[in-house]
Amino acid sequence: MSKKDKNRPPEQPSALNVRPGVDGGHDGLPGRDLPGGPSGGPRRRLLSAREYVDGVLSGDRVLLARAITLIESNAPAHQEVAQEVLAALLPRRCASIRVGITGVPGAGKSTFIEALGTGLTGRGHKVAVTAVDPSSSVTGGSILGDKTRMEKLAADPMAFIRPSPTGGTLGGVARKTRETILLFEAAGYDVILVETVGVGQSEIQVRSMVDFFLLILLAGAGDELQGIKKGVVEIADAVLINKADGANLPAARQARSEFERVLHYLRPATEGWTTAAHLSSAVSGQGVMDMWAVVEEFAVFTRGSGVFDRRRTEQERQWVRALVREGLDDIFRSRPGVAEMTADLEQQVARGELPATTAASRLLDFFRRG
Ligand SMILES: Nc1nc2c(ncn2[C@@H]2O[C@H](COP(=O)(O)OP(=O)(O)O)[C@@H](O)[C@H]2O)c(=O)[nH]1
Ligand SMILES: [Mg+2]
Repeated sequence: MSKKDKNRPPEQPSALNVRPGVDGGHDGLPGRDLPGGPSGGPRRRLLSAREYVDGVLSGDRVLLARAITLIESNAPAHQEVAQEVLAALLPRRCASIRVGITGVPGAGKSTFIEALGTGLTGRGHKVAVTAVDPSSSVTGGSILGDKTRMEKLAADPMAFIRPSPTGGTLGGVARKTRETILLFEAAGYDVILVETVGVGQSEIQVRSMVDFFLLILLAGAGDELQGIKKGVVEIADAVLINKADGANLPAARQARSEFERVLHYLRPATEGWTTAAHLSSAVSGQGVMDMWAVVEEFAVFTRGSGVFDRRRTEQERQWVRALVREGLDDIFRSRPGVAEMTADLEQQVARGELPATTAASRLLDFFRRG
């Protein structure tokens, strides 16, 4: 992040960027943004890298949406322009805080994001929301279905909502989300919220791209840890017990004390920071901005201790390594003969005729000789 762009004030809405609403992304409309896309819709001219870069930097919402679609595309020609765009935008990003939000379906994530997001735009922040939802290619994406719960935020000219990228593997989805975050920051969004469902591997991916990780839980659901893996609690910087309202309030308070006890024994997710349990009612707004105060306190603390920058650097390093691993895997699997040999050796392993290590060595030897 370049010094001169730090704390760039949020852009004021202009005639160009007040187009409100959720950006549809892969909303199933044919040929949205890219020419000759697989869906073969109306052909649009592929913009030059310069046009994307200028558009994103000027806060043009339409061009930001198109730039995201560009980086989401797997077509080699698009990827080439996308990398050029990203390289040009990288040093132009604003200082941001990236917050991951997880929790089981129904916990109130979308309702919370609506309340928090509108609260933050009211304070002059530019808020971008996206999601990592590997199932979205099948279901159409939970965050799309949530438009109804984010109506105010979706209509807010200071907010930008982008559904989860589709893209098959979780790794593919995560790559696109990471790059989307870079585009958001280049467009001046200083608060980035990344939603994910807390029921799989996706929360590990989201943890690896955010500064602060929030786990939202339901009160009064009996065993409070039900459905949430202990591992998810261990990567959280705060636990928020939502729906702390009405008849639920006593149960929520109870859950909070139970969590405080549990958290006491866990290693903190962030060095030097104590993960605590908090209460909120996303529908009434109670506790929502208090939760944000905790995020701000975290940002001040970790920036001061150096953990903030160290974590981002480490995340980048891990990302590079993951991309190299994926690339190597692609090269390996696309080598002629490897697929057949793999299938054959795996069968022998399954039948108990061959140790797995031997199968792997044979495959690697074959690859090296090829
Ligand atoms: N009583 C109460 N209901 C809530 C609260 N937050 C969300 N809900 C409701 O819980 C349901 C699921 O919320 P949603 O935000 O879609 O959950 P998500 O699946 O985690 O995104 C909706 O009917 C919300 O209106 C809250 O704080 N209190
Ligand atoms: Mg939701």
